[in-house]
Amino acid sequence: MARAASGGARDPAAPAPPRPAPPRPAPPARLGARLLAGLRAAGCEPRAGATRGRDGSMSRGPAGAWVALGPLLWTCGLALEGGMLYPRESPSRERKDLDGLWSFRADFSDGRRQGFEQQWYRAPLRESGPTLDMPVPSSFNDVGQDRQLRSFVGWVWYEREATLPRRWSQDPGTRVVLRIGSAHYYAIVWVNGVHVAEHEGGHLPFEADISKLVQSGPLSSCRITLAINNTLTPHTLPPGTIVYKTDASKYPKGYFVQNTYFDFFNYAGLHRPVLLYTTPTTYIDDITVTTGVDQDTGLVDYQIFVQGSEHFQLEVYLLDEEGKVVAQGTGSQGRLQVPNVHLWWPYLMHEHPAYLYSLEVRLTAQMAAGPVSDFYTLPVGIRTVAVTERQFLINGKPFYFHGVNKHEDADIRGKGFDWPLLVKDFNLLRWLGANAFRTSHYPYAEEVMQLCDRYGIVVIDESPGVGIMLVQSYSNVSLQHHLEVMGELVRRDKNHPSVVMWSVANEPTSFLKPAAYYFKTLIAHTKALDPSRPVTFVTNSNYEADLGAPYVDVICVNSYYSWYHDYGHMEVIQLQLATEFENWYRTYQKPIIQSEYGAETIAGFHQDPPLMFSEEYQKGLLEQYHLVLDQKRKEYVVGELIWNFADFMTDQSPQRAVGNRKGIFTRQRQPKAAAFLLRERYWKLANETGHHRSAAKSQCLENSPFAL
Ligand code: BDP
Repeated sequence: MARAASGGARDPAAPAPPRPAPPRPAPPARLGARLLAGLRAAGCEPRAGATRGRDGSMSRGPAGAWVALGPLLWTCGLALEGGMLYPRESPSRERKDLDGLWSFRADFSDGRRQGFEQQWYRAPLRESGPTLDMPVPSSFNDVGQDRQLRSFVGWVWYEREATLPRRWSQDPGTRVVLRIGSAHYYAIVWVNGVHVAEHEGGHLPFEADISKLVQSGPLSSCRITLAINNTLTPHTLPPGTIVYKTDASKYPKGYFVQNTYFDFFNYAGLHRPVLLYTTPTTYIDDITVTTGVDQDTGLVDYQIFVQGSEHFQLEVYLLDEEGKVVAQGTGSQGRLQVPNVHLWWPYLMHEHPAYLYSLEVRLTAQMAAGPVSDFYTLPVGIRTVAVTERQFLINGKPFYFHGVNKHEDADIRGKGFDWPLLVKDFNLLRWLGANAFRTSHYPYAEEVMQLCDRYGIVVIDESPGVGIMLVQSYSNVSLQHHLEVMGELVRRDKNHPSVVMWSVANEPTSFLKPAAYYFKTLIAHTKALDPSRPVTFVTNSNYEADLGAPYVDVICVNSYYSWYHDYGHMEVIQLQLATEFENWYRTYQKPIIQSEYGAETIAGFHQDPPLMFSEEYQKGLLEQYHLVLDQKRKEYVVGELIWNFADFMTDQSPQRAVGNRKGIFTRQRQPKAAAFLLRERYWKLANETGHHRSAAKSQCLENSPFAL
């Protein structure tokens, strides 16, 4: 949820941070009520299994209702203002990265309000007290030696000066935008002491147009200040609670803890790149592309939104990988036809996976000051996605997800974006023969999604809807925010061919009564935003009790047989897993993905016969799951995603030995024995389920035993 300010000084009382909850501006309750009433009035009440036609196609029946709901949501004010195109350089656009060292201070004052009371944004941060050097992007928690900072809850302050090229501050035809890739969780931004934006939600980008500010004086530099609060409440995503401990015999005065209901550390700070970029004042604001195929012809439907003028011309060119124009069009919307199309195929499914075209958009407008041009190039993969009763189809062929769940997590940087780490992770995925992952349990950096497009790694794109446990987290305020987050997520990721399904949540208490309306509404909204992709949420509820499952397109189930239940008893896995699959399938006749399974394993612990926490136990447990998966994938199971790709940090608890150890790689990305087991399995699956027999072979690493 972004609120761009109109400029001018901000009422310092407005962001008053409660003790220490974040300053959530009064929720727009009327808007929420209007939306919810509107949804009811639309009568868009999906029934069990109703999202698929008899022939199994997704676009029949109620899908039409989802589309019809789009304009309704728009008029309800839920549609987002403006686009969120990834900032790319072009002949009309420049970009200036602000990564590096920022000044930093955590507000340790009792109410965490000192920064607002003393207006730290008014003058350079060093003038109001001592500052630390803080790298960006990075979580602030693990870079220092201070235990209090590691577990800090409340407001932290970041600041940095940026020097601008003269033209940016002097040319009124240039629009200067500040873009924050992610600030966890609630952020307020000032430029030269003037409030320019606020944003709620730690995993999606937001922007502020700062042209007027930087062009209003003689300064060629600007001071960017952010206050960021990591407090989670029952209405944030993910939710949390602040609990005050008032027993004076046990706790000092004012003592509180932040409780969360998810299993990863609530790292905070500026996690992704911060940058400035320019566009002309009349500019390409957003592009939406959807693709289809008609025999050998690829279809690219585009819609382009322009801001700044109503009088403009648009030309679009689709270029192949050799740079040859293969189709062209004009106007804000249209369809391009690509003869002899190269489809975007997942990794290991085709000898030339991940084919990307480039959509070059050229805008020209006549302004009083003369002609203006803007250029933007969007990578486009042409592919289709469909779901039948038993299959997940990509380009009309059955696709089997063999991959992982990940986290954005590593030593020292926490959830901070890091290119070497990212490239290492993709190299490991390809080594493993993984063709997919889920962005458990929040949207990942845009650069991650771009690599998925380039390498053909298929993505289940998950919202930060993790830990929805409490009844309060199903309130209208929570739902309203969740709908907005889905809007931001779809707006950001809609054009990625790698994204084949949205996941609105992970393991909510979907058996609670309010869950039925909550998930019905949330999924309807997501389908209205994007009718081209299936929608799911990941469940661990019982098949009979789950009130959200009727609305999903694919059943995604997590289970931890012989880990959290019947622990130590691997012999029960086959029976329990097969029964669970059968129950789900009999009830819903929808394809199923085993979206999590795994075992905690301390690298280097060995026990034979296997004991829990040893590498042998992890392998043994996985093998039992695989026996059942191998039977059921011949019927309706369409995927398996191991929990987890790598060990990751969690809150401290007696169940966690310095974090969650269910990785098949350590946190430092070194393989445990299970990684070799999975590698063997995934390459075998690729050889069996890839639709071109040469695919897996040609992609196979030289020394893999699975080349044909
Ligand atoms: C699942 C959660 C995941 C946890 C995992 C575990 O979806 O976030 O980390 O359990 O306990 O239930 O390892």
